Amino acid sequence: MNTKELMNLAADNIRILSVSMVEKAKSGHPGGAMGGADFINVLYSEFLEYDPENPSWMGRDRFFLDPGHMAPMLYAQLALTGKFSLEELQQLRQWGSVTPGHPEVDILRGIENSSGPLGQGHCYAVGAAIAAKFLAARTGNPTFAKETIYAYISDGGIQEEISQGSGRIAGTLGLDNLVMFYDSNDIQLSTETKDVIDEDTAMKYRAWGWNVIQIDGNDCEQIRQALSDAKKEDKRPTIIIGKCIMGKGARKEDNTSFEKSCKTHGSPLGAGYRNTVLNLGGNPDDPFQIFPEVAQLYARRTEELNAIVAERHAQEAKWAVEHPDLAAQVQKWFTGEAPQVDWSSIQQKANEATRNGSAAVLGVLAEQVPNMICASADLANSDKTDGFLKKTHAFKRGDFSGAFFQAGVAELAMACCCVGMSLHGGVIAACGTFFVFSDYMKPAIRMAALMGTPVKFIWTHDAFRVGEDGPTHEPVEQEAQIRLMEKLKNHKGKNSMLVLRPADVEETTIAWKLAMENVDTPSALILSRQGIVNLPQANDYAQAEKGGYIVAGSDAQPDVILVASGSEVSTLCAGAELLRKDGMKVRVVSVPSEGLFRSQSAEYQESVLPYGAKIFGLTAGLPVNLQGLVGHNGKIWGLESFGFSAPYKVLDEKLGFTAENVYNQVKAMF
Ligand SMILES: Cc1ncc(C[n+]2csc(CCOP(=O)(O)OP(=O)(O)O)c2C)c(N)n1
Repeated sequence: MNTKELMNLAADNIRILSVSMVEKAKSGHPGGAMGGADFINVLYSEFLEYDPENPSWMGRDRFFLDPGHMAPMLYAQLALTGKFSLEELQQLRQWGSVTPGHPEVDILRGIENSSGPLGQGHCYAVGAAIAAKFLAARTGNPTFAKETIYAYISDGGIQEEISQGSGRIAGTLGLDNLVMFYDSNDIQLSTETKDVIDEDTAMKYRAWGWNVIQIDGNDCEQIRQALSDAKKEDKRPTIIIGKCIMGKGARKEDNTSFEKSCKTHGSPLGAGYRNTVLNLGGNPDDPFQIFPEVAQLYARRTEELNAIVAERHAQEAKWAVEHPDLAAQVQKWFTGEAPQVDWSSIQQKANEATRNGSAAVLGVLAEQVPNMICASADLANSDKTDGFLKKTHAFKRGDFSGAFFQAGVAELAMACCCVGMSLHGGVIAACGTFFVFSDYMKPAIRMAALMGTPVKFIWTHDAFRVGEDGPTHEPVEQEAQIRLMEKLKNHKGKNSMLVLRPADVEETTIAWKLAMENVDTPSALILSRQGIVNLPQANDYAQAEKGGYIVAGSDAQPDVILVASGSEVSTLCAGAELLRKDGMKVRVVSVPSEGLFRSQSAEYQESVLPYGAKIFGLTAGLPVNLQGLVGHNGKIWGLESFGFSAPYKVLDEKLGFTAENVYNQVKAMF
């Protein structure tokens, strides 16, 4: 067993590197990193099981950091395991460096998730723990049952509301493969924790059904014992509440203690830096060093890991020989490739709501995509994710043989769990709720877009046609908000999200195909509650794959072009009939995704929506939804206020979403 002296030396090494990175960058968060160093050192030098040769090994333990501001601690730790060089550490927060201000997912370097918005990181861990349970049950590959998912949470994450959802879900599902360390250091950014929180956190987690262990979070022996006990737990998730010292070892200019101070949370140590490094046994003139004893500690750990993973790989290989077809499938799942789906097998009933069209697709996906998990925030029968549920069953404590995740009423936690499942790998995650509640999920959507996690968001009840539920439930500005993500590029230069609002059930099948084939970014499907008359029979739905296209029945050399997405397209088709009776030539264009449409060639875009054409747009959302499509010669009929409570057909009349109003508005353009 490693001696206490050696473990303390290694933790001090992490502290020295952390404070030195921040000092060099003249920016960052040293205090928390100094307090958490003991835990992360014990975890990485004695517990975390990964393949030193293959960072993306599917059976690895995973470490999810919640407080991304503690990036220096993680980078320093990963420097000890050889994933970062000392030179790279010195580039903390600099342009183009591999050590950005907050960690950004980089599996090859051992970073499982981007983190920064407090609270989300530990919820990804809950999702990853669910994914591991699911894969274990679905495949029988023994490696998945051996995974431990570790999470690191701080006061900020404990205070964020999402911890309620994460704690409840992990406890209810009995995720005994989840071990979370709570760095309880009594200090946060602008106050001491006692000024804002007066709860019994241990009792709270106990009430959620967690195994709670309380220790001195700077004592390596207590940490080791706690982690050993947590690994033995076989019914509940474990939280190790470690009382840590903020800024452990920090000194001021006069060499008095600088520990337990808010001032060390988010600024370099400044005048106290040299004394601090000296106090920790480092050399302030040459601080970026790994002590030889610490290098040996980690070299020994690498040898141990090689032996551990050799055994695990042997177990995996034995399983693969016994289950060759399944083994080949699992390999494929972890490449993240799009699944094979027989899209022609999907039977749609004409004129149904697109949420029902989605249910028809989900029923087929449940049968044909064995690594897909679908979730709902207590709306499965309304958001029609029950199309999936009917072909499987929901996860329960001790039984992950199904593929449906009942998240309860917790949209953000559900979204983050799905992000976590996706980060785990091997799993395709989808989740549903009402579109108006996408507001509750936005922080997770943003992180999924940033990380490129291909979660499928299913949002139904897409417009004021929710009707009697009234304005609280009627999305108006949500489409504009979500479509902004289509305009935002990720660092690979792609639209950070694919947002699809199909015009009828047949287009819904195509939208789902696009979403399933989009393995690089999150996708959204925005679906109607009410029935929609199908587009004209001759419509070539395959064209929807271009994001926007001319609907069948359109006239050549039109006098006017009518453009919309979703259910408004069929209203335009009805309006076009009235205009034709008047002798006008009309083209109808369906644009389920402006982002995708704008990714097509300029010629194609011009062929659909020629520059300078007279274009009329109809949207049940804010007019801005169509501004980029109608151009300078156009006109948009949209909704510019919150909705109202009434039957939806009354709302259609009152708000002007009728064929007659389309006719009137278009006539007024001439
Ligand atoms: C959602 C969110 N809100 C606010 C912040 C800004 N912020 C970063 S760290 C922090 C204080 C957190 O304190 P704690 O978690 O105790 O970390 P420590 O002080 O121990 O480093 C805050 C408010 C954030 N990163 N995320």
